[in-house]
Amino acid sequence: MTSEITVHYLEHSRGTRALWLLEELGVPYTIKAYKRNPKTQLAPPELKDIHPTGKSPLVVDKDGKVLAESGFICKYLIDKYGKGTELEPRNEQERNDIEYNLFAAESNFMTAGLALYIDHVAVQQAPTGFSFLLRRLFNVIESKYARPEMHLCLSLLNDQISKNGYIAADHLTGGDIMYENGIDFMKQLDPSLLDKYPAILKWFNKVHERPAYKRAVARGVESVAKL
Ligand SMILES: N[C@@H](CCC(=O)N[C@@H](CS)C(=O)NCC(=O)O)C(=O)O
Repeated sequence: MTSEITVHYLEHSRGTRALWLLEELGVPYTIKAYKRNPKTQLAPPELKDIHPTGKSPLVVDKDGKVLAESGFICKYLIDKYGKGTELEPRNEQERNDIEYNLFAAESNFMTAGLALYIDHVAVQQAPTGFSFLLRRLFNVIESKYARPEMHLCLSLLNDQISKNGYIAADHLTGGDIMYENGIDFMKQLDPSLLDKYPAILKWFNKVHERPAYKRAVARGVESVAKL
């Protein structure tokens, strides 16, 4: 048992979701930071001592309960600590819309995102002599599956934001916390992907202006710098 929530935070990771969420909720927390393995970019094995997935974010609640999967972490912490905050669902319909987005951000969206990322890495790191062949293979995967799927997700998101102002409602919800990281990932991979989605770009800049988001990023960076 600890007196504060602990966030197990891996550098440059979805761990930012947990930090941002707790900043928005106004719940005090401690960060235990980890660096990635410089060769593999994987998390260090110690994270598996906290939860068998060994992936970040992992959150240990004040009562010692270990939480994994960022979508579940959002739902659990908002249900427990979000009463009266901006993140609290206002009615049943909103709760459903929010929970749909908690799932979608790590399923449909991330599946297409990771396919794009793998294509990118495979083509970049192809051994000499194989790169032409690999490029052809991955171009097919990218053009027939990954890009059309990603554009489908982005177009749905753009419509949701145009209608609501935020991802799932007319105020910040767990959906925004989940998607910010995914959009950031895609923007870094290929900034032109977002050119056709002005509502997403406006929303992305808007959430980055939130003091809680800025505090979360600063605390994450500071915790890794101290390692
Ligand atoms: N679906 C999980 C994904 C967690 C995940 O893959 N985290 C990455 C960082 S963004 C990680 O820990 N990677 C290091 C590793 O797999 O060793 C979630 O949403 O929490």
